[in-house]
Amino acid sequence: MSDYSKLYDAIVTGDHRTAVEVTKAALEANVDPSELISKYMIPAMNEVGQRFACNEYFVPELLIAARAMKAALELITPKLAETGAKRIGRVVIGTVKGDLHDIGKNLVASMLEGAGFEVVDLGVDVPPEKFVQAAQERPGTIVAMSALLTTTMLNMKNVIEALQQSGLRDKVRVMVGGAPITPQFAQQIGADGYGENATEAVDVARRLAA
Ligand code: B1M
Repeated sequence: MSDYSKLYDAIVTGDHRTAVEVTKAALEANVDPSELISKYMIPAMNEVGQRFACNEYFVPELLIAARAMKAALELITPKLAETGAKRIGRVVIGTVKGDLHDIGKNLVASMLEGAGFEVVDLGVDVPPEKFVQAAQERPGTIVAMSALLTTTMLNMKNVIEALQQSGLRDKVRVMVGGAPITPQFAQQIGADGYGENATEAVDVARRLAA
């Protein structure tokens, strides 16, 4: 693959126009979209996170970097989702209550679609009742939760408890993921699966749907 480090720089500096231009050029050159994501885009967001952690960046810089990332992903995700794979299951996905981070969740949703899952995206800041309602309407679904904050990850447990209280826990499978989530945490809250990244999330969903 040619060097697309301009995409990395564009995301880190929040230059969404360049991010779009470089992504378009890469896709026209038939570059594998997943490689663009893993080699340039995710490392760029990690760099942004590091700059934020050491007070070099503040929330406005996070926002413009996220805008550049999203603009590039908008070009890429249709390619991840449109693989023509046979339907293999249903997933209801959302970022938990109190949490507005949706880039990773959107990536997971697109990859699941590409793998053949029907995906219902509940968005961000999703309260437990909304997960419960969506699961109630779709028996046998996988409930997939994302969280990026150490504070909001605790809300995943509330969703599992709400599913239990409404008698749905045995009728659905639950998977979790997001930067602060660990396999131990997933097990501790009673989730059925954990994925470290979007590719792993697809493997986990396949296993849960089987
Ligand atoms: Co926020 N933020 N942020 N932020 N932000 C983090 C998460 C942080 C680590 C930055 C830092 O300090 N270094 C930190 C959290 C610290 C902590 O909790 N310990 C943080 C903070 C503190 C905050 C605010 C509190 C800042 C403030 O206001 N003072 C605030 C909270 C707002 C809220 O949610 N209530 C906030 C706000 C924001 C923005 C809105 C500005 C923006 C988000 C924009 C958006 O999403 N639309 C933002 C951003 C961009 C980030 C960083 C820089 C990047 C996140 C990202 O998109 N990564 C982030 C630092 C970092 O992650 N390095 C940071 C790229 C994305 C592809 O990766 O989401 O991890 P990720 O998804 C991965 C995996 O985690 C996994 O697969 C994906 C693909 O590999 N995955 C799953 C995700 N969901 C999954 C579900 C699965 C399976 C796998 O199964 C269901």
